[in-house]
Amino acid sequence: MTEQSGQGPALDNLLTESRTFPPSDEFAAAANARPELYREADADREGFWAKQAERLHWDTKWDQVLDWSDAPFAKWFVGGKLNVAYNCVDRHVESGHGDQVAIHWEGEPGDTRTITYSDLRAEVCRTANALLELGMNTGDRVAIYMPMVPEAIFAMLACARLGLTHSVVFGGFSAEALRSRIDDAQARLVITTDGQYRRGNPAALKPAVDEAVAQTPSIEHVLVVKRTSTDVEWTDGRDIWWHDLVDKQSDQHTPEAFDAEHPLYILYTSGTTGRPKGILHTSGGYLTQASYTHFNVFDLKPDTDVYWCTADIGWVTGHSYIVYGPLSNRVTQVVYEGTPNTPHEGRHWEIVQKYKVSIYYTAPTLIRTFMKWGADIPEKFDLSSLRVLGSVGEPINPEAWIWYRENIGASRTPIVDTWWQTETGAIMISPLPGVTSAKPGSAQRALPGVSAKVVDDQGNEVPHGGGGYLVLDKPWPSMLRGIWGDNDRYRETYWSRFAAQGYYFAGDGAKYDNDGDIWLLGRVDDVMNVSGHRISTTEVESALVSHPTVAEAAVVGATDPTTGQGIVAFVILRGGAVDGGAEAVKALRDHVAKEIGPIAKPRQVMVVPELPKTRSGKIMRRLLRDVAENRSIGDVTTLADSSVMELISDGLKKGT
Ligand code: 6R9
Repeated sequence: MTEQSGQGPALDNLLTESRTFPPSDEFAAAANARPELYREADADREGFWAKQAERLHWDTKWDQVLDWSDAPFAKWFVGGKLNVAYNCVDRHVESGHGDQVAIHWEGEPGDTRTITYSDLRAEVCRTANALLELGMNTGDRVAIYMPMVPEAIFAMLACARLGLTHSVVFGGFSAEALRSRIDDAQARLVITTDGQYRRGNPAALKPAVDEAVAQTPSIEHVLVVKRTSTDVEWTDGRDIWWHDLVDKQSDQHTPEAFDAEHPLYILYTSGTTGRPKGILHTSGGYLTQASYTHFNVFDLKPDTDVYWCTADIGWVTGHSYIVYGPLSNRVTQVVYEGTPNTPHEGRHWEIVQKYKVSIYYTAPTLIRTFMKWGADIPEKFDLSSLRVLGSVGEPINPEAWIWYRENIGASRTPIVDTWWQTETGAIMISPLPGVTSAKPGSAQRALPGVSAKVVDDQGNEVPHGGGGYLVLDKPWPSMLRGIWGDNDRYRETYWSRFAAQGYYFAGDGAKYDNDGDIWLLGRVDDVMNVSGHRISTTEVESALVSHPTVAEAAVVGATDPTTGQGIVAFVILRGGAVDGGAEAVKALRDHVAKEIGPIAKPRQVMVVPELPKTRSGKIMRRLLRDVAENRSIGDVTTLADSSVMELISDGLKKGT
C-alpha cells in the first residue's frame, strides 16, 4: 500500500479535503486495534465492554454490566469492586515490572526525576498514609491546585487509593475560581505548592490558596509541596509542608476495594452559564474506557513505547491520558512541567529526542504555534522514535494536520484526531491506528463500543453529506454520572435537547461526509474554545461586569489563526463613556485574568455605546462576531433597534 504525499488540494478548507492516509502494512500487522473490534462491539455492546473491563483487576466481579433503568444516571459494572490506584500502580509491581520507569519527569528549569513503578507505589502509599493522618475519610473531597510536579500525580492516586474524591483545579486559575470550586465540592483539604515555574521564572501559587481558603470554611488543612522555595505566608495549624508530613510516612499501605460506582473525581468545566459545572466521574466504567482507549487509540506497547501527553492535569486530558489510562496500561511516560518555549522553541523536540518518545499527544493550538515558529526548529532534533501522533481539544484544520504529519511525523506516522469531552471521560470518536485510513481534519468514526450520530433539529439522523448536531445515542462506561450536587442541571444541560430520543447532546456541531465519516465543526452553544480550553461567554461577561467601570458586556469567540478562537469583549462603560482608552482596556483585561485566570483574558476589548439586542433583550452575538472577525454585518432585521450596528461600527472606526 502506498501513502499519498502531502501535495494536494487547498489545505485550509476542511470541507474540500479529500486526501486519505491508509496505514502501512507493517503498522497494521503489529497494531493493538483490529478491524473486527467494530463488529464485535456492534454484535454485543455490553459483552464487548465486559471484555474490556477484564483489562483491570477486580476484587469482586460485577453482576450486571449496565443498569440504565434510572437513565440518564448510569451504573456500569454493578456490584463490582476494585481499587483504581492498585490497578494503576501496585499490580504492575506485583507482575514483576517494579523497575520499569513509570514517569520520566522533566522540570522546567531542567531538573529531572525518574520514577519507577516501585517508586510510584512507595510515594502513593506515603501520600495515602499522610492523608489518613490528616483524618480524611472515604468520600471526602480533596482539592488539588498544583503545577505539573510528580506530587500532583501522587496526590491524585493517593485519593483514588483511599476512595477520596479529588477535584483538580488548573494551576493557572485564579483564587476566585479555586474558591468557588472548593466551596461547591465542600473540600476538606487543598494540596498545592509554594510556587510554580512559568516561562523560566518562579511565580507564587500559595497566595491564591490563602486568598481562596479565607472564604472556604470547609477547608481544614493546606498541604504544601516546596517547589520553587518562594517565600510564603504560613497559617500554623492549618498549613503543613508536604516534606514534613509525607516523607516520614510508611511506604506500605493496603488498598481497599471500592464499588465500581464510587466517585473518583469531580472536574469543573465551563457551561453556558457563568457557573462552572462539577462533572462527576466514578471508578470502574471510567477506568475501563480510559484504559481501553489509551491502549487501542495510541497503540501502546508497554514494554517498548515512551508516551508523552502534553496536557496539564488540570484538564480532563491530563486525568484520562496522563494519569488513569496510561498508568493502568503500565506506560513509561514523560511528564513535563513547563511551557514549550522555555528556554527555547525546540524544547519539546529536545525532550522527544532525549527520551526517545514514540507516542506524542498534543493540541491543535500548539501544533499551529509550532508551525508559526517554523519547521526548521523540529528539524534540528532526532524525532525518528515517534510512531503515533495524537491531537485533542478542538477541530484540527487539515493544514495543521498535514504539517504535523510531515514535520513531526516524517510523513510516516499515523495521526489520531480524538474527539471527546470532560463529560465523556475518555475518547469517543477517533481513527484507530493500523486500522483506519486517516482523513486530515476528520475525527471520523465512533470507537468500537461507542455510538455517535449527527442529527437535525428534530433529532433525526442526517444523510451522508448533511450537517447538524453531534449526539451520543447509547450510554458508555466512562460517561459522567452527573453534575456534582445538581441533578436537574445535569438533565437539563445534556438530556433535554433530544429528550424524545434519549440522546446525549454534546454541544458540538458536526457533519457527515459522503463516506459517513464525522467532521466536528465546533461548539454550537455559548462556549468558546480558546487554545483547547473551554470558556463560556457568560463567565467572561460576569467577570467584566463585576468591574466598577462596566455597565454591560457581551463576549464572543472570534476565529483566531493560532488559538482557534480568541476572546473579544464588547463593553458599555458606566456613565456612557465611549472612549475606553488603553489604560481602561488594560485594566479590564487584567481584571478578567484576575477573576478567572490568564487563559480567559480577552484578546480585545472594544468600548461601544450600545449592544445589539433582539426585542426580547437577547444579545445577538452573531452580529458582534461579524464585527470581531471584520466581516460585513449580517441580517439585522430582528434587532430591536437596527441602527445599533452602525453606531458600533462607526464608533470603532473612530476609535482606531
Ligand atoms: C478532551 C477535551 C470538549 C470540547 C468538545 C469540542 C472540543 C475536543 C476535539 C474537539 C473537534 C476534536 N473538542 N476534541 N473538537 N475535534 N478532536 O478537550 O475536553 O475541555 O471538555 O472540551 O472540545 O468542542 O465539546 P473539554
